[in-house]
Order: sequence, then C-alpha cells, then structure tokens
Amino acid sequence: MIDLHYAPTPNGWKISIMLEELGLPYTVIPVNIRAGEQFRSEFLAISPNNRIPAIVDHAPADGGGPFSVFETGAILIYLADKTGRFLSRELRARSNVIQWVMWQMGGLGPMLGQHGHFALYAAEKIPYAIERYRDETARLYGVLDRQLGKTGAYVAGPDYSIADIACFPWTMTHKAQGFTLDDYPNIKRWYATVRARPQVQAGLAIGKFVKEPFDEESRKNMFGQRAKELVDKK
Ligand SMILES: N[C@@H](CCC(=O)N[C@@H](CS)C(=O)NCC(=O)O)C(=O)O
Repeated sequence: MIDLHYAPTPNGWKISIMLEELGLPYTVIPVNIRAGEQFRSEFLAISPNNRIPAIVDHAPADGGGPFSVFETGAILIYLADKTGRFLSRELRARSNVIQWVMWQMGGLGPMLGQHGHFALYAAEKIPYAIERYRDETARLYGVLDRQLGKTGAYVAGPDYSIADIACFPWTMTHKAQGFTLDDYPNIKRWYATVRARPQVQAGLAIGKFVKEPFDEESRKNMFGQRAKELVDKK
C-alpha cells in the first residue's frame, strides 16, 4: 500500500495520475496547503521541502520498512522503477524520458508556477515579473511544441511515459494563464490525447475535497515563507 500526501494541484495531479495509471492501491492523505498543513512536523519528516506531494511506500521492492519519497520527478521515477512501467529500461529511451522529466521539473513547472504567481495571485502586479515569466512560459511552450512535432506522438518518443505525466498537469493551466493551445498545434493534439485517458481523468478527480477559498491566511501560509520559520511552524 502507498500513502499519497496530496492536494489537488498540478504537482499533486502528476502523482494521482501516475498511481491511477499503474492501478496500485493507495490511500490519499490530504494536506491542506492553504491552511499551512505542509508545515506539520509529521509531514516535514517525509517532505523536508514542505511541498506536496510525497509518498510513503509500505511495501518497497527491497523488502525493508516503509520508504518515503518527495519531489514529483523522483516519485515518478521511483514508481516507474517499482512497476517497470512508463520508463523504458533501454539506455537511450530511458535517458530521453528522464531528460524531459528534468526539463519539466527545472523549467516548465517552476516557470509556469512563477507566471501564475505574478500574473494571477500576487497582490501587487509587477509588470517586469509578469512579462519575464510570460515570455519564459511562451518559450517553454514553443520548446514542447517543437518536441511533440518531432516525436509525432508523446513527449519523449513514441510511447506514453512519465514525461507526459509530468508535463500534462502544468499545461492544464494554459487558459488561466492567458495562453491558447491554438498557437501550439502539436501540444493541442497531444493534450487532447492525454486528457482523454480514463486514468488521467481518474487522477484529476482525486481530492476535489481540499479546495478551499484563497484568503489572507492562505496568502500568508503560501507566500510568506521565510527560511527559519519553515520547521515545525504548526
Ligand atoms: N518541485 C516540487 C514542487 C512541489 C510544489 O511546489 N508543490 C506545491 C503545490 S503545487 C506546494 O506544496 N505548495 C505549498 C507551499 O507553497 O507551501 C515537486 O515537483 O514535488
């Protein structure tokens, strides 16, 4: 059994989608990040960066005790290795998938996250920051569109992989962030294919429960973090 410490956000959905794709039994443990539950010491013990999602595998392949994993890229690779699915064992195909997972982790996720922050959430609208991250988002969409044009199928090649699972939930934010997929025909084709997968739909349906109003308290919990306060705030 796997515990999924989770909130319904693009990073959370990567792992709920992966677990649905794999058909592994799992228990959802909600972490209300708007209420500051990511600072609880029990959660920090498995996710020291105070971010969701994280998993605890109670039956790891080495037969040892429960094993926890944080960071979605690491969780996707761990689950793929555990099951032998969505990540080839062949040298080049495996490296291609990992390259695009890293691209998502270091580029697509953080840049779209910052664009969302400055364009949609920040109380003070700073034109330089909005423009900087909007340009970077557009550049990254261009990179993804060219790659999908090259493969003609999925992000890292002909097969659906953890690279698709990593990228898809972030591209779901395109409308809210003021982008249209009409400008990116290869992403548009891929997006429709991935979204139609029943396992993706099932993953996205997990945990609508934790959506709560985004109020001043949420703003403080999520945007007022300073290094020393992180440990055991709650
Ligand atoms: N690089 C991390 C990012 C995770 C992340 O940013 N999670 C957000 C939700 S999408 C979060 O937990 N935010 C809580 C906070 O900002 O305190 C990963 O891929 O796991």
